[in-house]
Amino acid sequence: MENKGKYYITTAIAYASGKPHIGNTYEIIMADSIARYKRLLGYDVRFQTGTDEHGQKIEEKARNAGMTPKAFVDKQAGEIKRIFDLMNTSYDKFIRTTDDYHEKEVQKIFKKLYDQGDIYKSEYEGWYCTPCESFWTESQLVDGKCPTCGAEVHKEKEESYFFKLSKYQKQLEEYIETHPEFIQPESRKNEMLNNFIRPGLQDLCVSRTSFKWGIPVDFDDKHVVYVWIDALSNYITGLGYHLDGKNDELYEKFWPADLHLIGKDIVRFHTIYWPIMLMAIGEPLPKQVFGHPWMLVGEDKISKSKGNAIYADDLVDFFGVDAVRYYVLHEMPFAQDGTITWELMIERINSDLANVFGNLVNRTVAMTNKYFDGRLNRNFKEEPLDQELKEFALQTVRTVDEKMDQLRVGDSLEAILELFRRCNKYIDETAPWTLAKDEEQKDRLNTVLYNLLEGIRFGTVLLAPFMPETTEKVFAQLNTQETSYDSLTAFGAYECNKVTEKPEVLFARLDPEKTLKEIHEKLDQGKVKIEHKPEIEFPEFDKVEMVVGKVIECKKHLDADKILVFNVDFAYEQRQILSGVAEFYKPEELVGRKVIAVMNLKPRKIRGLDSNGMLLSAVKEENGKEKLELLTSEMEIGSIVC
Ligand code: ME8
Repeated sequence: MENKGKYYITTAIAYASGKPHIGNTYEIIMADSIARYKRLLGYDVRFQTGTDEHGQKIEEKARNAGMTPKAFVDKQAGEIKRIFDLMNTSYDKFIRTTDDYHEKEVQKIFKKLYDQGDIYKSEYEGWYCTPCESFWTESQLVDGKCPTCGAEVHKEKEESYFFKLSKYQKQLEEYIETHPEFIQPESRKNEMLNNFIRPGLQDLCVSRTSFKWGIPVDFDDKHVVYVWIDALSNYITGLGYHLDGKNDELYEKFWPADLHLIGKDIVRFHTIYWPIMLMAIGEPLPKQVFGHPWMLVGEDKISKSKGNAIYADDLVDFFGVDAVRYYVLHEMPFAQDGTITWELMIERINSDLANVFGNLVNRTVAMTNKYFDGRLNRNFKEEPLDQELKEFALQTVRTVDEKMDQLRVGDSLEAILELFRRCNKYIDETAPWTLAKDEEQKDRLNTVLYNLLEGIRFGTVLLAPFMPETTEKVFAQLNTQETSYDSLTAFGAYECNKVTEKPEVLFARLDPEKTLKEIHEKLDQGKVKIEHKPEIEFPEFDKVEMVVGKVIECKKHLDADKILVFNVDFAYEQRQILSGVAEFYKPEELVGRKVIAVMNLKPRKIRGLDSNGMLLSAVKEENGKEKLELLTSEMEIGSIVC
């Protein structure tokens, strides 16, 4: 096969803060289908993904989980990789931003930008959104909240390093204008130019002192590098980029990237900060950044806290890997958000995979067995009707190519499905069961079944990047070695080998009601049923006084193993409070932590020590063990909880 050249594709690196939901997972499946398609065409592909492991959010989550940040991200990265592997994604490299070579290179990049005057030290005051790790100005807030995710923001002031984005503004604007393919889809390009670049770029705060879990600025170690500078660099460090030495061969071969595939929410980082970083270090810009739409559950954003999140491994348990791949790739539109629900998934499997594709393969293989003992011969008797099917198959190859070139993955899959539909129609038009009744029509029947097997082979070769396991099964059923893209140049490469005697059903039809019931039963397992207490009126609830405080001392109770003795500062007073959390925390890790206390609970003595209030915690039983977390708040101490 002709070598078409190199192709470097990357996904966003996932935050190692929790299990990726099906929306995050969709992105790597889409990237995988593109990577596999390019390989099929003969490109030398490099496909990189990984995890984004630094930042305040992760530091906090680790603290809440009672783990060190490194132990926490090790666990999360393992889980993310497990899901990516489960989905049969063929990445070549899984980078972690805690990888040693990455951290060192980021420090060098930061230092170079500082030395050449692109980064300078100053002071910053702004509204900070922890989930997004972003500062906002007053005017950027929407209803006083983060304009990206809607979370509460808080004021932060810190000595910081700043990156002079403004210096590169003109150069970036010109680049985007003269490279129309750089930001895709088009709508996102206009959004970047009109909303961010043309109004003027503000210098970007690129270091933090308010937390520790980041790559230290090596010449000023009070600061850690802003997580986006760290994360974006993965695309070059993962290839072996060396700022002050010889780059690895991989870098020389694969950079610049052909495609950064990312979600629509982070286009700004990839089309403003990232190109400017590259311009500043004198490296070429990626050829394309594609901001894919989001997957919703029904009409809602996927959110763990809303409890509507759907996970790839649960979907796979019920439908198998390829059905899930098919659904997310086929259902996600090019630019508008797409949707997933368990109901839609079942519908789609039944209509497309069981009725159209699976049924076609099964019927055709079964008829080949029944009428020809599984092996056709080359005695063809062609009719004009056949020409239409052949033309359709060849046209499908061109359509898929055109659509994949525009990254319209869903449209490509739809085109392949159309070919299978056309084959099913051909069965209706030719009625093989009628031909079989007439011995004179033997050659005609042979031709019809050949055209069907060849039509299936065409569709299946094209389907390989999207549903790799199923494709292998179909090739095995057809017993064909003709699986290359080159075998699609003309209709007729199928070898007439003996097909499988007893073909396995590729996709069984699902009974929607029964399947949904099973799904809900399984998903509800392990969910604790809450025993509700009797209703109360608000004035009754309002009698409880709850205040945010900060632990200034914490030690073990010498006469009670389970109890910790806290001294908590509430701004206007300090109090001793006892709490039965010794099993879950070491006293020293709680010092400095904000807590929520019930202030007007009657004081009581526990083994000789007074407790003047109660600390709130969340508790749950998991696998027969109790889990507990002391509740916290980001608000100033002395704030009332209501
Ligand atoms: O943004 N549907 O990581 P992340 C489709 N670490 N895609 C979705 C989605 C949804 N419902 N929700 C999220 C980050 N995504 C950074 C990236 S890159 C140098 C750093 C996409 O774990 C999201 O847009 O929050 C992003 O592209 C990817 O999932 C990972 O998101």
